[in-house]
Amino acid sequence: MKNHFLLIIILLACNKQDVQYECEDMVKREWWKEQVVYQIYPRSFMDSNGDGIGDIQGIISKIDYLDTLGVDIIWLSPHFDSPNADNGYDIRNYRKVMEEFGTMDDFDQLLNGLHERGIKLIIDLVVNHSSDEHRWFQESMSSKENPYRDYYIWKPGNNGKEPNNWPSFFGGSAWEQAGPDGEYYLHYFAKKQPDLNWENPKLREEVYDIMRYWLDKGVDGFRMDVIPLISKHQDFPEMDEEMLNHPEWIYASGPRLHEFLNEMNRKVLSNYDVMTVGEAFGVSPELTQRMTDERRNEIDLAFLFDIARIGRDNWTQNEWKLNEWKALFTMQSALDRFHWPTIFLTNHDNPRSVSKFGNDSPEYRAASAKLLAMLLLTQRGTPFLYQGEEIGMTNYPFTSFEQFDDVEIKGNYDDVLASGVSAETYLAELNKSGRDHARTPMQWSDTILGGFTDGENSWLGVNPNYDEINAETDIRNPNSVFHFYRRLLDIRKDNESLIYGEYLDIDPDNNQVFAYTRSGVGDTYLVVLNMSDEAVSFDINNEFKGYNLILCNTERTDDIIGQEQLKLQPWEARLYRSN
Ligand code: TEU
Ligand code: CA
Repeated sequence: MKNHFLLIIILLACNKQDVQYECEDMVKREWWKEQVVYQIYPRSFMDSNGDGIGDIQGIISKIDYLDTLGVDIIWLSPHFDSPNADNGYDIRNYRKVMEEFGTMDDFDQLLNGLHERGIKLIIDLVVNHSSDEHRWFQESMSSKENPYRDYYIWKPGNNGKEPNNWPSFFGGSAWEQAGPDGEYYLHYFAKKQPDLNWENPKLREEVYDIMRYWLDKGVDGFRMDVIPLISKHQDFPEMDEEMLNHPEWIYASGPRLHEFLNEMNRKVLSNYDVMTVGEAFGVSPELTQRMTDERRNEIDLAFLFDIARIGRDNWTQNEWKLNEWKALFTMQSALDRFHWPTIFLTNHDNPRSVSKFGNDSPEYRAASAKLLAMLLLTQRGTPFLYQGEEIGMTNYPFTSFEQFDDVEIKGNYDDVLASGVSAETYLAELNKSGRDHARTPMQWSDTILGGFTDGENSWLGVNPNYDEINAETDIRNPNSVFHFYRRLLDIRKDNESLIYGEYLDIDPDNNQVFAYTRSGVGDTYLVVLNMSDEAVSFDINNEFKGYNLILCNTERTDDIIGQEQLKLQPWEARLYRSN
């Protein structure tokens, strides 16, 4: 009886604002909620042997750098054997390392090297599709009777044409005719990326075996490529005009997704202490929430693309307003205690964050890159940092199509021009939106090719601004973007409020200043970000009087909030702590 009474009191208390602390404690603590992830795109990170292609020994040579920066988890984009139709997102052998990247011994050395420094490693699980050069596909294509036929999705033609009108994300039809029987196989991405048939339990067991193979080696989890696409609508419905522009609405809403993820969790993931983050491109927030609901045993985290891709419509980048963007952060952080968000501004498929969300002109680049660092590391959710972001790398100034490598950009070229768009317009949009911006080699120093390689060429052009923007220069300068990240990573580690604290946007309608608090687990933090090229005054509530400035990207001297107005310089970012 007494216990029941106590419980009721606690429940009542939890409903009140002022005792948020106890309620916050109910979020289940997990290492992957507290740590910061750094994504490596191996092809572009560091070349150790002069062939112009990044490799595993190159990464190993930069472990100290990663350790100094202070990140906790590395996400490695695909390192598996691949003919590289899509830079490794087309896997030929899931148990072999890509030859250009090195050997399995190199991989083991990387894993151990990271673990020795307490850094975890998660790898990319690409199992919506494989390469057409995978042994399974070769078998599958060879005849209708082959035992591997059902590892992929084959359909007879429809009156001599494709089985239906589904488009590929990378241009043209999603169907390709192959093999002696004249049937078509499904490929949501390039022709060389046939989709695997998850309806087949044998295929699912193969995937689980691959997962166990890498987990038993000691990897700490997976980033799951386009995971919402694995379940296909078995009636293969024709798409109308609107859907043809957003095929992901059909592709990412298959009926058995949750069942498959649940099975994967039960048979594999639940036996290991690992993290999983699903790429939820094109998925509704509701579906994302179902996949990551802790009570459902599917996956831990998902990348919701609304924040990183605001204003994007396919390859076009439209204007957007700060208040719309801020509303997305509020929406993400308002999830209940059974969900945990991710925070990321870019990855290998998107433009550089400072070019999209900051101002990459020489005048404001460093300031705005630091501001974005503060945003990324003080929001509620697990932060994902992309290589080069920590030194404020910018978009590449593309002037011709020959400079691109990306299968998406090239694959869509014909369709885009056929729709009446000029090559100039497409190029201008790609200069804002293209995937190759993020894939140009990491800029390590001001020596030729940015110190990325000792060879004569790099597989993709190095941004010509490497003499200004590079890791060596940043490490030498205590006021650099790099050291600002370091400091923030340090501050975040020691301050629970910045991790588990409540999030509150204190001025959601303001279209220049992004200001919010994190509170409830010890100190309260106030973050004030001027996301504009103008100096602005920001009215501040009395409750923040006496807050101490603990980090700022300008040389400020007043470090305690006294008056009601903060005078902010363009792109100024301030972090304050209560008492
Ligand atoms: O990306 C999925 C995806 O949907 C994007 O390619 C998207 O279509 C594109 O960025 C829009 O501009 C994942 C990988 O991250 C990407 O690199 C791969 O190309 C793709 O899957 C296929 O594996
Ligand atoms: Ca190399």
